[in-house]
Amino acid sequence: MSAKLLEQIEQKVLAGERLAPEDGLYLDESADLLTLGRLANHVRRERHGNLAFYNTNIHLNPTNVCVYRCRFCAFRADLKAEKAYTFTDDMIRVRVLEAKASGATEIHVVGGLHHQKKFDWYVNVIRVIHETWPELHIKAWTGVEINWFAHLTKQPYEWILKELQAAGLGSLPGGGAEIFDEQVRAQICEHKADSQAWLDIHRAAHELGLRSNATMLYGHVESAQHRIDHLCRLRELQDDTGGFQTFIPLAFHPENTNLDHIPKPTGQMDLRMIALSRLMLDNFDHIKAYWVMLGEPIAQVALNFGADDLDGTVVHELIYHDAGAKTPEGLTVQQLHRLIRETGCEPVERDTLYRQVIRDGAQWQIGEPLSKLVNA
Ligand code: V47
Ligand code: SF4
Repeated sequence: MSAKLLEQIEQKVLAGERLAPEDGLYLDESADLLTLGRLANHVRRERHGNLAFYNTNIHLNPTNVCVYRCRFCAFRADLKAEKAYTFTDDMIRVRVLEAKASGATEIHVVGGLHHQKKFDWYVNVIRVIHETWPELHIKAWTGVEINWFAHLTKQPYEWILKELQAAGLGSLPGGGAEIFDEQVRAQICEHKADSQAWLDIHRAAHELGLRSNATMLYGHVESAQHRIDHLCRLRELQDDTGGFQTFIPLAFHPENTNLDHIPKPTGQMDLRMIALSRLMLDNFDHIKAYWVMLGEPIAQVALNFGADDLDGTVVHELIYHDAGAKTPEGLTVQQLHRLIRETGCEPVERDTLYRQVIRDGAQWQIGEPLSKLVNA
């Protein structure tokens, strides 16, 4: 029976047909890794040929002070904790000038939800970045943060997003999605934005013309059923809006968290999640292998298991490093090129909106959307 089911799934994949939730469940629980990888790699090659993407980016976590206490989080701090920090405007400017000097095209901004900061403080973070260097794309504030701003201001999501856009916001990152299942959420991040709020915020962003990303945190207390439910809820929203650009499966890192009794996901599971997402999310253009949390070896192999994107140079990442990630604090473009070329793919630098970045010495300009490069 199961060999027959796998055969039927394979036929669907080769015919470009959508997989049902039951297919996903079977793939997650029972398919062998190499079959999963072969099918996902087929889908990747159909979409992107032999191109694999990366960007030149830098992170800014303006504060680690957070009112919430997600059980998987090693980054947050209490207001009075010794490790608590909050950036000043000058510190933000220094980070932006570092981004400029390093040739970054994107700044990725997320942080804690500070007990004492009003919405204006978060708008100001965006404004200071934008005024310091207007060319830098600002990918900022997760659905959880936008939900917090709505709580602070009592304003609808559209209003919040428009204020941020006016200050210089370019797109939303995919964090805060965790696992949508309400019972799992109650166990790992009880008080923060619920799944419907997260989905509503991304819908509102897409309707305003903002692009966004989506994530799934796996390898903690969730089951295969919860993962498939998560992927299907994202696929449904994407059918409606088409506003998601990339999906990033995030491996749970237990060190220094309240879930440190759970072992870190294995390489086998990491590759399965990459392949499963490529196969289920037929309406997402990109699957990202976030090397910071996967480690360079698994991220590299993931490029043959359905992923087409390695994220970027990622300077100043804190969320994973606080949770015990042993990966470097950043990779050079040469290192990213090597990781990609060794898999048989051709590296292409992209901007946040997945257009080619063309460099001439220290100058860069935006070229074609990447879809035009495939098979060019
Ligand atoms: O929402 C927090 C996760 C997310 C841990 O959009 C943890 O391009 C594992 O969303 N172990 C933030 N995961 C990071 C994120 C992201 C990363 C890279 C690219 C993009 C993008 C988005 O990190 C949080 C949460 O799901 N997280 N703590 C932990 N201990
Ligand atoms: Fe706060 Fe985000 Fe950490 Fe949750 S994951 S405790 S919202 S910083």
